[in-house]
Amino acid sequence: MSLTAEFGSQAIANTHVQQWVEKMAAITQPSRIFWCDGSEAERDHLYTVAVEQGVLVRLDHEKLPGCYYHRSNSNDVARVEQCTFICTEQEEDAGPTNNWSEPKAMRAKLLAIATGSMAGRTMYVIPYLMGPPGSTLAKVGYELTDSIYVVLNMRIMTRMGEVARRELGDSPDFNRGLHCLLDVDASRRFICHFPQDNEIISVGSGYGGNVLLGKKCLALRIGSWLGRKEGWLAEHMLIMGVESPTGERTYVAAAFPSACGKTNFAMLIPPAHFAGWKIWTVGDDIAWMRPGPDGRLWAINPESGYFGVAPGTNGKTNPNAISSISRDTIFTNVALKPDGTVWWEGHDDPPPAECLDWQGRPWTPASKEKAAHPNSRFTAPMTNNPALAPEALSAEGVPISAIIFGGRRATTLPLVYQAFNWVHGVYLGATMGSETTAAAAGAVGQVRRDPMAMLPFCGYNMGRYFRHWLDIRRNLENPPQVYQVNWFRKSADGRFLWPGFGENMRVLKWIVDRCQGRAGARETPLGWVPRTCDFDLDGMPNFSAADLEQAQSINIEEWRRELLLQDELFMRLYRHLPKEMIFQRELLVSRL
Ligand code: SAT
Ligand code: MN
Repeated sequence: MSLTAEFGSQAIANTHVQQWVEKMAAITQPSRIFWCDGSEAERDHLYTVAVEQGVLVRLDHEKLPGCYYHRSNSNDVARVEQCTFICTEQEEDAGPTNNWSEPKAMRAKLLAIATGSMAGRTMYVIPYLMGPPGSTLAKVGYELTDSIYVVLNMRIMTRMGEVARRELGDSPDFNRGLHCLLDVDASRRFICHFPQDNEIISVGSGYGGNVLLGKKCLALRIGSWLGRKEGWLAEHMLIMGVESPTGERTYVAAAFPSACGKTNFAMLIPPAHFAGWKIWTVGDDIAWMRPGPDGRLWAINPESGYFGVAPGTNGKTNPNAISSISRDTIFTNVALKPDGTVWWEGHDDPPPAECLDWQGRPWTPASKEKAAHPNSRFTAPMTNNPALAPEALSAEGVPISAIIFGGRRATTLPLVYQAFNWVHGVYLGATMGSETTAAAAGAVGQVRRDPMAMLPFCGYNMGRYFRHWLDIRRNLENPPQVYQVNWFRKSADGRFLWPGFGENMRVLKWIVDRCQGRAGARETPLGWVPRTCDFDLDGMPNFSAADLEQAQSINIEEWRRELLLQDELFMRLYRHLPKEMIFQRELLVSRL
Protein backbone atom coordinates (compact mmCIF):
# COMPACT_ATOMS: atom_id res chain seq x y z
CA MET A 1 0.00 0.00 0.00
CA SER A 2 1.41 3.39 -0.90
CA LEU A 3 2.01 5.91 1.84
CA THR A 4 -0.55 8.39 0.48
CA ALA A 5 -3.34 5.86 0.72
CA GLU A 6 -3.02 6.08 4.47
CA PHE A 7 -3.71 9.78 4.71
CA GLY A 8 -6.87 10.49 6.62
CA SER A 9 -7.68 6.88 7.34
CA GLN A 10 -7.37 7.08 11.10
CA ALA A 11 -10.47 8.17 12.96
CA ILE A 12 -9.27 10.32 15.83
CA ALA A 13 -12.09 12.19 17.47
CA ASN A 14 -14.08 12.02 20.67
CA THR A 15 -17.07 9.70 20.85
CA HIS A 16 -19.59 12.53 20.32
CA VAL A 17 -17.87 13.47 17.07
CA GLN A 18 -17.51 9.87 16.00
CA GLN A 19 -21.17 9.07 16.58
CA TRP A 20 -22.31 12.10 14.64
CA VAL A 21 -19.90 11.41 11.76
CA GLU A 22 -21.17 7.82 11.56
CA LYS A 23 -24.74 9.06 11.49
CA MET A 24 -24.05 11.56 8.72
CA ALA A 25 -22.03 8.99 6.75
CA ALA A 26 -24.94 6.57 6.97
CA ILE A 27 -27.06 9.23 5.28
CA THR A 28 -24.64 10.61 2.70
CA GLN A 29 -23.03 7.19 1.99
CA PRO A 30 -19.50 8.23 0.98
CA SER A 31 -17.18 5.53 -0.29
CA ARG A 32 -14.48 6.80 2.06
CA ILE A 33 -14.17 8.95 5.20
CA PHE A 34 -11.05 11.12 5.41
CA TRP A 35 -10.15 12.45 8.88
CA CYS A 36 -8.15 15.68 8.52
CA ASP A 37 -5.29 16.32 10.94
CA GLY A 38 -4.18 19.67 9.50
CA SER A 39 -0.57 18.58 8.96
CA GLU A 40 1.62 19.90 6.16
CA ALA A 41 2.10 16.41 4.71
CA GLU A 42 -1.67 16.09 4.54
CA ARG A 43 -1.94 19.49 2.85
CA ASP A 44 0.56 18.48 0.14
CA HIS A 45 -1.33 15.26 -0.41
CA LEU A 46 -4.68 17.04 -0.71
CA TYR A 47 -3.33 19.57 -3.22
CA THR A 48 -1.98 16.70 -5.32
CA VAL A 49 -5.36 14.96 -5.27
CA ALA A 50 -7.24 18.20 -6.04
CA VAL A 51 -5.03 18.84 -9.07
CA GLU A 52 -5.44 15.22 -10.24
CA GLN A 53 -9.22 15.61 -9.98
CA GLY A 54 -9.16 18.89 -11.90
CA VAL A 55 -10.65 20.81 -8.95
CA LEU A 56 -7.52 22.97 -8.74
CA VAL A 57 -4.93 24.10 -11.24
CA ARG A 58 -1.38 24.27 -9.92
CA LEU A 59 -0.03 27.75 -10.69
CA ASP A 60 3.62 28.44 -11.56
CA HIS A 61 5.37 27.73 -8.25
CA GLU A 62 8.44 29.74 -9.24
CA LYS A 63 6.35 32.89 -9.49
CA LEU A 64 3.56 31.98 -7.08
CA PRO A 65 4.89 29.37 -4.64
CA GLY A 66 2.23 27.13 -3.15
CA CYS A 67 -0.58 28.84 -5.12
CA TYR A 68 -3.53 27.18 -6.84
CA TYR A 69 -6.42 28.20 -9.05
CA HIS A 70 -10.08 27.27 -8.92
CA ARG A 71 -13.20 28.03 -10.95
CA SER A 72 -16.58 27.58 -9.35
CA ASN A 73 -19.68 26.78 -11.37
CA SER A 74 -20.82 29.94 -13.16
CA ASN A 75 -24.22 29.76 -11.42
CA ASP A 76 -22.45 29.67 -8.04
CA VAL A 77 -20.23 32.70 -7.53
CA ALA A 78 -21.63 34.56 -4.51
CA ARG A 79 -23.65 34.15 -1.35
CA VAL A 80 -27.33 33.51 -2.04
CA GLU A 81 -29.44 35.23 0.58
CA GLN A 82 -32.72 33.88 -0.75
CA CYS A 83 -31.45 30.30 -0.12
CA THR A 84 -30.17 31.09 3.39
CA PHE A 85 -32.41 30.13 6.31
CA ILE A 86 -32.52 30.43 10.07
CA CYS A 87 -34.42 27.43 11.38
CA THR A 88 -35.83 28.05 14.86
CA GLU A 89 -38.89 26.66 16.64
CA GLN A 90 -40.54 30.10 16.61
CA GLU A 91 -40.51 32.26 13.50
CA GLU A 92 -40.17 35.30 15.72
CA ASP A 93 -36.74 34.09 16.90
CA ALA A 94 -35.40 34.40 13.35
CA GLY A 95 -37.17 37.73 12.91
CA PRO A 96 -38.41 39.56 9.82
CA THR A 97 -34.99 40.11 8.21
CA ASN A 98 -34.20 36.38 7.89
CA ASN A 99 -35.73 33.59 5.84
CA TRP A 100 -37.25 31.26 8.37
CA SER A 101 -38.15 27.63 8.29
CA GLU A 102 -39.46 25.22 10.88
CA PRO A 103 -36.42 23.11 11.86
CA LYS A 104 -37.91 19.61 11.72
CA ALA A 105 -39.36 19.97 8.24
CA MET A 106 -36.27 21.71 6.89
CA ARG A 107 -33.90 19.14 8.37
CA ALA A 108 -35.94 16.32 6.86
CA LYS A 109 -35.92 18.01 3.47
CA LEU A 110 -32.16 18.62 3.57
CA LEU A 111 -31.31 15.13 4.76
CA ALA A 112 -33.45 13.72 1.96
CA ILE A 113 -31.42 15.80 -0.50
CA ALA A 114 -28.19 14.66 1.21
CA THR A 115 -29.13 10.98 1.14
CA GLY A 116 -26.66 9.05 -0.99
CA SER A 117 -25.18 12.34 -2.26
CA MET A 118 -21.61 11.31 -1.42
CA ALA A 119 -21.83 7.90 -3.06
CA GLY A 120 -18.54 7.17 -4.80
CA ARG A 121 -17.01 10.24 -3.15
CA THR A 122 -14.84 11.02 -0.14
CA MET A 123 -16.31 12.67 2.94
CA TYR A 124 -13.74 14.85 4.64
CA VAL A 125 -14.01 15.38 8.40
CA ILE A 126 -12.62 18.82 9.23
CA PRO A 127 -12.06 19.73 12.88
CA TYR A 128 -11.53 23.48 13.15
CA LEU A 129 -11.08 26.13 15.77
CA MET A 130 -12.42 29.66 15.44
CA GLY A 131 -10.22 31.96 17.51
CA PRO A 132 -6.77 31.59 19.03
CA PRO A 133 -6.27 28.43 21.13
CA GLY A 134 -7.02 29.04 24.78
CA SER A 135 -9.22 32.09 24.14
CA THR A 136 -12.39 32.14 26.24
CA LEU A 137 -14.20 33.16 23.03
CA ALA A 138 -12.79 30.38 20.81
CA LYS A 139 -15.26 27.80 19.42
CA VAL A 140 -14.75 24.39 17.88
CA GLY A 141 -16.60 23.26 14.80
CA TYR A 142 -16.57 20.13 12.67
CA GLU A 143 -17.39 20.40 9.00
CA LEU A 144 -18.16 17.33 6.94
CA THR A 145 -17.80 17.98 3.23
CA ASP A 146 -17.32 16.15 -0.05
CA SER A 147 -15.48 19.16 -1.52
CA ILE A 148 -11.70 19.02 -1.40
CA TYR A 149 -11.73 22.75 -2.32
CA VAL A 150 -13.59 23.41 0.94
CA VAL A 151 -11.01 21.42 2.93
CA LEU A 152 -8.10 23.37 1.47
CA ASN A 153 -9.83 26.71 2.02
CA MET A 154 -10.84 25.84 5.59
CA ARG A 155 -7.22 24.92 6.19
CA ILE A 156 -6.28 28.54 5.45
CA MET A 157 -9.28 30.33 6.94
CA THR A 158 -9.42 28.47 10.27
CA ARG A 159 -7.10 26.72 12.69
CA MET A 160 -7.75 23.30 11.29
CA GLY A 161 -6.86 19.81 12.53
CA GLU A 162 -5.18 18.61 15.71
CA VAL A 163 -5.34 22.01 17.43
CA ALA A 164 -9.14 21.97 17.24
CA ARG A 165 -9.43 18.34 18.32
CA ARG A 166 -7.26 19.06 21.35
CA GLU A 167 -9.24 22.19 22.22
CA LEU A 168 -12.50 20.20 22.16
CA GLY A 169 -11.25 17.34 24.33
CA ASP A 170 -14.12 15.07 25.37
CA SER A 171 -16.75 17.76 25.12
CA PRO A 172 -19.95 17.38 23.06
CA ASP A 173 -20.00 21.16 22.61
CA PHE A 174 -19.02 21.72 18.98
CA ASN A 175 -20.74 23.10 15.91
CA ARG A 176 -21.99 20.38 13.60
CA GLY A 177 -21.69 21.39 9.95
CA LEU A 178 -22.63 19.26 6.96
CA HIS A 179 -21.83 20.36 3.43
CA CYS A 180 -22.86 18.40 0.33
CA LEU A 181 -21.73 19.76 -3.00
CA LEU A 182 -24.31 17.83 -5.07
CA ASP A 183 -24.49 18.94 -8.69
CA VAL A 184 -24.51 22.66 -7.73
CA ASP A 185 -28.04 22.90 -9.08
CA ALA A 186 -29.34 26.30 -7.93
CA SER A 187 -32.82 24.89 -7.36
CA ARG A 188 -31.45 22.55 -4.68
CA ARG A 189 -29.24 25.09 -2.93
CA PHE A 190 -29.88 25.71 0.76
CA ILE A 191 -27.72 27.17 3.51
CA CYS A 192 -29.55 26.42 6.74
CA HIS A 193 -28.74 27.24 10.33
CA PHE A 194 -30.19 25.51 13.36
CA PRO A 195 -28.95 27.77 16.14
CA GLN A 196 -30.82 25.91 18.88
CA ASP A 197 -28.80 22.80 17.96
CA ASN A 198 -25.56 24.60 17.01
CA GLU A 199 -25.86 22.98 13.60
CA ILE A 200 -25.46 23.99 9.94
CA ILE A 201 -26.46 22.15 6.77
CA SER A 202 -25.39 23.56 3.41
CA VAL A 203 -26.23 21.81 0.14
CA GLY A 204 -25.87 22.53 -3.54
CA SER A 205 -23.18 25.22 -3.54
CA GLY A 206 -19.40 25.29 -3.75
CA TYR A 207 -18.91 29.04 -3.21
CA GLY A 208 -16.97 30.47 -0.22
CA GLY A 209 -19.52 32.17 2.00
CA ASN A 210 -22.03 29.35 1.44
CA VAL A 211 -19.69 26.47 2.19
CA LEU A 212 -16.73 27.55 4.36
CA LEU A 213 -18.99 26.94 7.31
CA GLY A 214 -16.67 28.48 9.91
CA LYS A 215 -17.01 31.89 8.29
CA LYS A 216 -20.42 33.51 7.84
CA CYS A 217 -22.43 30.50 9.05
CA LEU A 218 -20.67 29.78 12.36
CA ALA A 219 -18.70 32.94 13.08
CA LEU A 220 -21.63 35.26 12.35
CA ARG A 221 -25.08 33.63 12.14
CA ILE A 222 -24.65 30.95 14.81
CA GLY A 223 -22.05 33.15 16.56
CA SER A 224 -24.45 36.07 16.97
CA TRP A 225 -27.03 33.70 18.49
CA LEU A 226 -24.45 32.28 20.91
CA GLY A 227 -23.22 35.80 21.66
CA ARG A 228 -26.65 36.90 22.76
CA LYS A 229 -27.00 33.83 24.95
CA GLU A 230 -23.52 34.15 26.44
CA GLY A 231 -23.10 37.94 26.64
CA TRP A 232 -20.79 38.79 23.76
CA LEU A 233 -20.95 40.17 20.22
CA ALA A 234 -20.23 38.41 16.89
CA GLU A 235 -19.78 41.15 14.31
CA HIS A 236 -19.00 41.65 10.62
CA MET A 237 -16.02 43.82 11.48
CA LEU A 238 -12.35 44.21 10.73
CA ILE A 239 -10.02 44.84 13.66
CA MET A 240 -6.91 46.99 13.39
CA GLY A 241 -4.26 48.45 15.65
CA VAL A 242 -3.19 52.04 14.95
CA GLU A 243 0.31 52.77 16.19
CA SER A 244 1.34 56.40 16.66
CA PRO A 245 4.93 57.67 16.30
CA THR A 246 5.31 57.39 20.10
CA GLY A 247 4.44 53.68 19.96
CA GLU A 248 0.97 54.06 21.49
CA ARG A 249 -1.49 51.53 20.02
CA THR A 250 -5.20 52.19 19.66
CA TYR A 251 -7.45 49.37 18.48
CA VAL A 252 -10.43 49.97 16.27
CA ALA A 253 -13.17 47.67 14.92
CA ALA A 254 -15.07 48.62 11.78
CA ALA A 255 -18.23 47.23 10.17
CA PHE A 256 -18.66 47.57 6.41
CA PRO A 257 -20.90 45.42 4.19
CA SER A 258 -19.27 42.76 1.98
CA ALA A 259 -17.04 44.11 -0.80
CA CYS A 260 -16.89 47.64 0.64
CA GLY A 261 -13.18 47.65 1.41
CA LYS A 262 -12.77 46.00 4.85
CA THR A 263 -9.67 44.10 3.72
CA ASN A 264 -8.10 47.24 2.22
CA PHE A 265 -8.85 49.31 5.33
CA ALA A 266 -7.56 46.61 7.68
CA MET A 267 -4.24 46.52 5.80
CA LEU A 268 -3.92 50.27 5.17
CA ILE A 269 -0.44 51.71 4.76
CA PRO A 270 -0.36 55.36 5.92
CA PRO A 271 0.69 57.86 3.22
CA ALA A 272 4.23 59.24 3.36
CA HIS A 273 2.96 62.30 5.21
CA PHE A 274 2.21 60.12 8.27
CA ALA A 275 5.79 59.24 9.14
CA GLY A 276 5.97 57.00 12.19
CA TRP A 277 2.33 55.85 12.02
CA LYS A 278 1.67 52.18 11.37
CA ILE A 279 -1.43 50.04 10.96
CA TRP A 280 -1.47 46.48 12.30
CA THR A 281 -4.09 44.04 11.01
CA VAL A 282 -5.83 41.90 13.60
CA GLY A 283 -8.67 40.77 11.31
CA ASP A 284 -10.33 41.77 8.04
CA ASP A 285 -13.87 40.41 8.26
CA ILE A 286 -15.11 39.14 11.61
CA ALA A 287 -14.76 40.28 15.22
CA TRP A 288 -15.86 38.43 18.33
CA MET A 289 -16.01 40.89 21.20
CA ARG A 290 -16.73 40.61 24.91
CA PRO A 291 -16.61 42.97 27.87
CA GLY A 292 -13.40 42.37 29.79
CA PRO A 293 -12.84 42.54 33.55
CA ASP A 294 -11.43 46.05 33.02
CA GLY A 295 -14.75 47.33 31.62
CA ARG A 296 -13.40 47.62 28.10
CA LEU A 297 -14.60 45.72 25.03
CA TRP A 298 -12.04 43.06 24.00
CA ALA A 299 -11.95 41.63 20.49
CA ILE A 300 -10.50 38.58 18.78
CA ASN A 301 -10.42 37.64 15.12
CA PRO A 302 -11.87 34.12 14.96
CA GLU A 303 -10.33 33.49 11.52
CA SER A 304 -6.78 32.78 10.43
CA GLY A 305 -6.91 33.83 6.78
CA TYR A 306 -8.31 36.35 4.33
CA PHE A 307 -11.05 35.56 1.83
CA GLY A 308 -10.69 38.84 -0.02
CA VAL A 309 -12.10 40.34 -3.22
CA ALA A 310 -9.45 40.13 -5.96
CA PRO A 311 -10.52 42.78 -8.52
CA GLY A 312 -9.06 46.16 -7.69
CA THR A 313 -6.35 44.65 -5.47
CA ASN A 314 -2.95 45.98 -6.51
CA GLY A 315 0.27 47.45 -5.17
CA LYS A 316 -1.32 50.88 -4.85
CA THR A 317 -4.68 50.00 -3.31
CA ASN A 318 -3.34 47.34 -0.96
CA PRO A 319 0.38 46.44 -0.93
CA ASN A 320 -0.02 44.24 2.16
CA ALA A 321 -2.67 42.18 0.38
CA ILE A 322 -0.30 41.80 -2.56
CA SER A 323 2.34 40.39 -0.18
CA SER A 324 -0.29 38.21 1.48
CA ILE A 325 -1.27 36.58 -1.83
CA SER A 326 2.26 36.07 -3.12
CA ARG A 327 2.36 32.46 -1.88
CA ASP A 328 0.23 29.64 -0.42
CA THR A 329 -2.93 31.23 -1.80
CA ILE A 330 -5.98 29.83 -3.57
CA PHE A 331 -7.42 32.08 -6.31
CA THR A 332 -11.07 31.57 -7.22
CA ASN A 333 -12.80 32.86 -10.37
CA VAL A 334 -10.02 35.21 -11.46
CA ALA A 335 -8.45 34.97 -14.95
CA LEU A 336 -5.74 32.37 -15.70
CA LYS A 337 -2.74 33.45 -17.77
CA PRO A 338 -0.83 31.09 -20.11
CA ASP A 339 2.29 31.48 -17.93
CA GLY A 340 0.57 29.89 -14.92
CA THR A 341 -0.15 33.13 -13.08
CA VAL A 342 -3.40 35.01 -12.54
CA TRP A 343 -4.94 38.35 -13.46
CA TRP A 344 -7.98 40.47 -12.66
CA GLU A 345 -9.38 43.89 -13.48
CA GLY A 346 -7.36 46.39 -11.48
CA HIS A 347 -4.25 44.17 -11.32
CA ASP A 348 -0.78 45.81 -11.33
CA ASP A 349 0.03 44.10 -14.63
CA PRO A 350 -1.59 45.34 -17.83
CA PRO A 351 -4.31 43.12 -19.33
CA PRO A 352 -2.69 39.98 -20.78
CA ALA A 353 -2.74 39.67 -24.57
CA GLU A 354 -4.60 36.41 -24.02
CA CYS A 355 -5.83 34.37 -21.07
CA LEU A 356 -8.75 32.24 -19.91
CA ASP A 357 -11.51 34.13 -18.15
CA TRP A 358 -13.19 33.04 -14.91
CA GLN A 359 -15.41 30.68 -16.89
CA GLY A 360 -12.47 29.13 -18.76
CA ARG A 361 -13.24 30.90 -22.03
CA PRO A 362 -10.51 32.51 -24.15
CA TRP A 363 -10.25 36.21 -23.28
CA THR A 364 -8.35 39.11 -24.88
CA PRO A 365 -8.35 42.84 -24.07
CA ALA A 366 -10.89 43.21 -26.89
CA SER A 367 -13.39 40.99 -25.05
CA LYS A 368 -16.50 42.76 -23.85
CA GLU A 369 -16.91 40.82 -20.61
CA LYS A 370 -14.68 40.98 -17.58
CA ALA A 371 -11.85 38.48 -17.31
CA ALA A 372 -12.32 37.99 -13.58
CA HIS A 373 -15.70 37.73 -11.87
CA PRO A 374 -16.39 40.92 -9.84
CA ASN A 375 -16.68 38.70 -6.73
CA SER A 376 -13.59 36.62 -7.52
CA ARG A 377 -11.56 35.94 -4.39
CA PHE A 378 -8.21 35.05 -2.92
CA THR A 379 -7.82 32.80 0.12
CA ALA A 380 -4.56 33.67 1.87
CA PRO A 381 -3.10 32.79 5.29
CA MET A 382 -3.02 35.80 7.59
CA THR A 383 0.57 34.97 8.56
CA ASN A 384 1.56 36.12 5.04
CA ASN A 385 0.51 39.68 5.91
CA PRO A 386 3.58 41.82 6.72
CA ALA A 387 1.33 44.01 8.91
CA LEU A 388 -0.19 41.15 10.91
CA ALA A 389 -0.59 42.29 14.52
CA PRO A 390 1.15 39.85 16.87
CA GLU A 391 -1.96 40.18 19.07
CA ALA A 392 -3.95 38.42 16.32
CA LEU A 393 -2.43 35.24 17.71
CA SER A 394 -3.04 36.00 21.37
CA ALA A 395 -5.86 34.44 23.35
CA GLU A 396 -6.95 37.63 25.12
CA GLY A 397 -7.26 39.73 21.95
CA VAL A 398 -7.21 43.54 21.90
CA PRO A 399 -9.17 46.29 23.72
CA ILE A 400 -11.36 48.28 21.32
CA SER A 401 -11.35 52.09 21.65
CA ALA A 402 -13.55 52.90 18.66
CA ILE A 403 -16.20 51.17 16.58
CA ILE A 404 -16.69 52.47 13.05
CA PHE A 405 -19.80 51.89 10.94
CA GLY A 406 -19.41 52.49 7.21
CA GLY A 407 -21.61 52.02 4.19
CA ARG A 408 -21.24 52.63 0.50
CA ARG A 409 -23.35 55.75 -0.13
CA ALA A 410 -23.16 58.11 -3.10
CA THR A 411 -25.17 60.75 -1.24
CA THR A 412 -26.38 61.90 2.19
CA LEU A 413 -23.79 60.34 4.50
CA PRO A 414 -20.81 62.56 5.40
CA LEU A 415 -17.23 61.36 5.34
CA VAL A 416 -17.02 61.01 9.12
CA TYR A 417 -18.83 61.89 12.32
CA GLN A 418 -18.83 60.69 15.89
CA ALA A 419 -21.88 59.54 17.83
CA PHE A 420 -22.80 61.51 20.95
CA ASN A 421 -22.78 58.37 23.12
CA TRP A 422 -23.22 54.57 23.05
CA VAL A 423 -27.00 54.57 22.51
CA HIS A 424 -26.64 57.07 19.69
CA GLY A 425 -23.84 54.89 18.30
CA VAL A 426 -26.09 51.83 18.34
CA TYR A 427 -28.68 53.91 16.47
CA LEU A 428 -26.06 54.82 13.84
CA GLY A 429 -25.21 51.16 13.35
CA ALA A 430 -28.86 50.11 13.36
CA THR A 431 -29.80 52.61 10.64
CA MET A 432 -26.81 51.96 8.38
CA GLY A 433 -27.63 51.80 4.68
CA SER A 434 -25.42 50.70 1.83
CA GLU A 435 -25.49 50.07 -1.89
CA THR A 436 -25.53 46.35 -2.72
CA THR A 437 -22.37 44.74 -4.17
CA ALA A 438 -21.41 41.63 -6.15
CA ALA A 439 -20.70 39.71 -2.92
CA ALA A 440 -24.32 38.56 -2.91
CA ALA A 441 -26.34 37.33 -5.88
CA GLY A 442 -28.80 39.98 -7.12
CA ALA A 443 -28.90 43.59 -8.27
CA VAL A 444 -25.83 45.72 -7.56
CA GLY A 445 -25.87 49.39 -6.51
CA GLN A 446 -29.23 49.64 -4.75
CA VAL A 447 -29.38 51.26 -1.33
CA ARG A 448 -30.75 48.93 1.29
CA ARG A 449 -30.73 49.05 5.09
CA ASP A 450 -27.89 46.91 6.35
CA PRO A 451 -27.78 47.36 10.13
CA MET A 452 -24.22 47.01 11.44
CA ALA A 453 -23.41 45.36 8.05
CA MET A 454 -25.15 42.31 9.58
CA LEU A 455 -28.36 42.14 7.54
CA PRO A 456 -27.31 38.87 5.80
CA PHE A 457 -25.51 37.54 8.88
CA CYS A 458 -27.55 38.17 12.05
CA GLY A 459 -28.77 34.74 13.17
CA TYR A 460 -31.76 35.99 15.15
CA ASN A 461 -34.34 38.73 15.43
CA MET A 462 -32.69 42.03 14.49
CA GLY A 463 -34.78 43.98 17.01
CA ARG A 464 -33.46 41.80 19.82
CA TYR A 465 -29.99 42.20 18.34
CA PHE A 466 -30.20 45.98 18.84
CA ARG A 467 -31.42 45.33 22.40
CA HIS A 468 -28.38 43.08 22.97
CA TRP A 469 -26.08 45.86 21.76
CA LEU A 470 -27.72 48.29 24.20
CA ASP A 471 -27.51 45.79 27.06
CA ILE A 472 -23.80 45.08 26.55
CA ARG A 473 -23.23 48.67 27.70
CA ARG A 474 -24.03 47.59 31.28
CA ASN A 475 -20.80 45.60 31.38
CA LEU A 476 -18.72 48.31 29.77
CA GLU A 477 -17.40 50.90 32.13
CA ASN A 478 -15.29 52.24 29.26
CA PRO A 479 -17.33 51.64 26.11
CA PRO A 480 -15.72 52.29 22.75
CA GLN A 481 -16.58 55.56 21.04
CA VAL A 482 -18.72 55.07 17.93
CA TYR A 483 -18.19 56.63 14.49
CA GLN A 484 -19.88 56.64 11.11
CA VAL A 485 -17.82 56.91 7.91
CA ASN A 486 -18.57 56.96 4.19
CA TRP A 487 -15.67 56.74 1.75
CA PHE A 488 -18.00 56.65 -1.25
CA ARG A 489 -19.81 59.99 -1.36
CA LYS A 490 -19.99 61.52 -4.83
CA SER A 491 -20.30 65.04 -6.19
CA ALA A 492 -23.26 66.12 -8.32
CA ASP A 493 -21.19 65.26 -11.41
CA GLY A 494 -20.53 61.72 -10.17
CA ARG A 495 -16.95 62.09 -8.95
CA PHE A 496 -15.83 60.50 -5.66
CA LEU A 497 -15.41 63.37 -3.20
CA TRP A 498 -12.84 61.56 -1.09
CA PRO A 499 -9.77 59.75 -2.53
CA GLY A 500 -10.09 56.84 -0.09
CA PHE A 501 -7.57 53.96 0.28
CA GLY A 502 -4.38 55.12 2.09
CA GLU A 503 -5.83 58.61 2.58
CA ASN A 504 -8.42 57.06 4.90
CA MET A 505 -5.57 57.29 7.40
CA ARG A 506 -6.53 60.94 7.84
CA VAL A 507 -10.00 60.00 9.02
CA LEU A 508 -8.57 57.24 11.15
CA LYS A 509 -6.06 59.58 12.75
CA TRP A 510 -8.82 61.98 13.77
CA ILE A 511 -10.73 59.05 15.28
CA VAL A 512 -7.68 57.81 17.17
CA ASP A 513 -6.87 61.32 18.36
CA ARG A 514 -10.46 61.67 19.60
CA CYS A 515 -10.12 58.36 21.48
CA GLN A 516 -6.91 59.62 23.05
CA GLY A 517 -8.56 62.93 23.97
CA ARG A 518 -6.41 65.17 21.80
CA ALA A 519 -8.58 66.18 18.81
CA GLY A 520 -11.30 68.80 18.61
CA ALA A 521 -14.72 68.57 16.95
CA ARG A 522 -17.79 70.60 16.14
CA GLU A 523 -21.30 69.62 17.13
CA THR A 524 -23.78 69.11 14.27
CA PRO A 525 -27.28 67.60 14.16
CA LEU A 526 -25.74 64.27 13.16
CA GLY A 527 -22.94 64.10 15.71
CA TRP A 528 -19.43 65.43 16.30
CA VAL A 529 -17.48 66.24 13.13
CA PRO A 530 -13.88 67.37 12.71
CA ARG A 531 -13.43 71.10 12.13
CA THR A 532 -11.11 71.83 9.21
CA CYS A 533 -8.38 72.66 11.71
CA ASP A 534 -8.83 69.24 13.39
CA PHE A 535 -8.29 67.40 10.13
CA ASP A 536 -4.86 66.90 8.64
CA LEU A 537 -4.96 67.73 4.90
CA ASP A 538 -1.22 68.30 4.44
CA GLY A 539 0.36 66.43 1.55
CA MET A 540 -2.91 66.29 -0.45
CA PRO A 541 -2.25 68.76 -3.27
CA ASN A 542 -5.42 67.85 -5.15
CA PHE A 543 -7.69 68.11 -2.16
CA SER A 544 -8.79 71.27 -0.40
CA ALA A 545 -10.68 72.39 2.66
CA ALA A 546 -13.58 73.17 0.31
CA ASP A 547 -13.63 69.53 -0.87
CA LEU A 548 -13.69 68.42 2.75
CA GLU A 549 -16.63 70.71 3.43
CA GLN A 550 -18.50 69.21 0.50
CA ALA A 551 -17.71 65.66 1.65
CA GLN A 552 -18.97 66.59 5.11
CA SER A 553 -22.02 68.59 4.13
CA ILE A 554 -25.44 67.82 5.59
CA ASN A 555 -28.29 68.18 3.13
CA ILE A 556 -31.61 68.47 4.96
CA GLU A 557 -33.65 67.25 1.96
CA GLU A 558 -31.51 64.12 1.68
CA TRP A 559 -31.87 63.52 5.40
CA ARG A 560 -35.68 63.74 5.18
CA ARG A 561 -35.56 60.91 2.64
CA GLU A 562 -33.03 59.00 4.74
CA LEU A 563 -35.34 59.12 7.75
CA LEU A 564 -38.16 57.65 5.67
CA LEU A 565 -35.89 54.81 4.58
CA GLN A 566 -34.93 54.20 8.21
CA ASP A 567 -38.61 54.05 9.10
CA GLU A 568 -39.15 51.21 6.64
CA LEU A 569 -36.74 49.05 8.59
CA PHE A 570 -38.06 50.15 11.95
CA MET A 571 -41.62 49.30 10.91
CA ARG A 572 -40.55 45.80 9.92
CA LEU A 573 -38.81 45.29 13.23
CA TYR A 574 -41.38 47.17 15.28
CA ARG A 575 -42.36 44.37 17.65
CA HIS A 576 -38.89 44.00 19.12
CA LEU A 577 -37.38 47.36 18.31
CA PRO A 578 -35.90 48.92 21.48
CA LYS A 579 -37.65 52.17 22.39
CA GLU A 580 -34.24 53.83 22.52
CA MET A 581 -34.02 53.57 18.72
CA ILE A 582 -37.30 55.47 18.32
CA PHE A 583 -36.19 58.12 20.80
CA GLN A 584 -32.89 58.53 18.94
CA ARG A 585 -34.82 59.00 15.72
CA GLU A 586 -36.99 61.67 17.32
CA LEU A 587 -33.94 63.46 18.71
CA LEU A 588 -32.35 63.47 15.27
CA VAL A 589 -35.52 64.86 13.70
CA SER A 590 -35.63 67.67 16.23
CA ARG A 591 -31.93 68.47 15.78
CA LEU A 592 -32.33 68.58 12.00
O1 SAT B 1 -19.67 35.56 2.10
S1 SAT B 1 -18.23 35.55 1.86
O2 SAT B 1 -17.55 35.16 3.05
O3 SAT B 1 -17.93 34.63 0.76
C1 SAT B 1 -17.69 37.10 1.42
C2 SAT B 1 -18.57 38.15 1.95
O4 SAT B 1 -19.68 38.30 1.44
O5 SAT B 1 -18.17 38.87 2.88
MN1 MN C 1 -17.56 39.65 4.90
